[in-house]
Amino acid sequence: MDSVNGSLLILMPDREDDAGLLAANLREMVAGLEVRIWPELGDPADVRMVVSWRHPPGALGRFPNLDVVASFGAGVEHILVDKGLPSGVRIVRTVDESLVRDMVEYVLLAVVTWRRRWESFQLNQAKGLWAPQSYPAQTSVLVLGAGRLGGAVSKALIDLGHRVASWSRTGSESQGARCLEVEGALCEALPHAEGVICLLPLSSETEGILSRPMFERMKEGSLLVNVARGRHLVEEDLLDALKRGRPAHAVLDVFREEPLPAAHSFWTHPKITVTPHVAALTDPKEAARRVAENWRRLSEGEDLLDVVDVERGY
Ligand code: NDP
Ligand code: OXD
Repeated sequence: MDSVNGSLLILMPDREDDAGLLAANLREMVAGLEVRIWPELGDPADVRMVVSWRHPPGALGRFPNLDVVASFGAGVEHILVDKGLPSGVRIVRTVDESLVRDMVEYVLLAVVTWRRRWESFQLNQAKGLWAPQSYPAQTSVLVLGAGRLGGAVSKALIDLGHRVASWSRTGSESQGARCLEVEGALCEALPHAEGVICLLPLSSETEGILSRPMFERMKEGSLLVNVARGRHLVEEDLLDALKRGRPAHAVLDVFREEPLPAAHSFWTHPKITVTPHVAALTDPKEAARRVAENWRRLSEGEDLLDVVDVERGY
């Protein structure tokens, strides 16, 4: 693959290892491409594309010839939140098959261990207790978000024989799930769902959606899984809701503050499972393939892959 003029900057200050792997893969895939890793900028006027993960706000204003900012991940709120984002710059994101597969695996793990009461068997084993328990023949799951990840999760749950309702902004077709649009439909679906999975992008419309009004409508004994963003969740509302058993348990992979502070009550809460934002990790080699392809498209004036609608926020 030939290179266009200009350089590509990797701007992922808190992911040094991934930045190094991404750079090495890109150099191998795109002959002659000049890849720089922040804070080694070279001449800022050379930079045509930036790969970002939580870049420092305002940093992108330094590159007068910037065309494209690529998120090193599926979420883009960390880019859109930057008030100093130069106008006219296109935003793309990285969603490859391995990311989708890993997200499906994580959500299935959460739903299946909940449905099959895995934790209680582990506790019983520690006591040497033989105590079979039955489980429902089918589970109803409500998936918030019907995009690349939510859609794949819905399909996997349906393939396992579960009843799935899928909620999205436009009621998007979602792999055979019952599709819901508008808030009223969501309110009607909540009391019937044994599991609620959040796979929405974070935007002004979705921030704080996992809060008291939703929890009050959830089914007693249900499971909440938040694999989207920490700011979707109102933490105090969840703590209250868990006391009432709606939901009865929460699996949380993402948090308002990451890493989750050592003193945070979620760490020791018996009804909360905490994982450290690992539901689906971007593979630097796969990401390099997508970035290299967009670099080629940029150089040949073709449409880019995985372009984000900045107005919509995802
Ligand atoms: P997509 O952009 O493909 O899909 C977004 C979905 O959310 C669409 O179905 C969209 O509706 C729906 N949506 C957007 N806004 C609203 C709204 N206001 N009300 C209702 N529905 C809405 O996103 P992905 O599936 O690729 O990713 C989802 C999120 O998952 C990412 O933004 C990221 O935050 C998170 N993520 C977390 C990871 C982790 O490791 N924990 C890893 C990767 C991603 P419509 O179809 O109508 O447009
Ligand atoms: C992503 C993430 O957005 O890892 O890809 O959270």
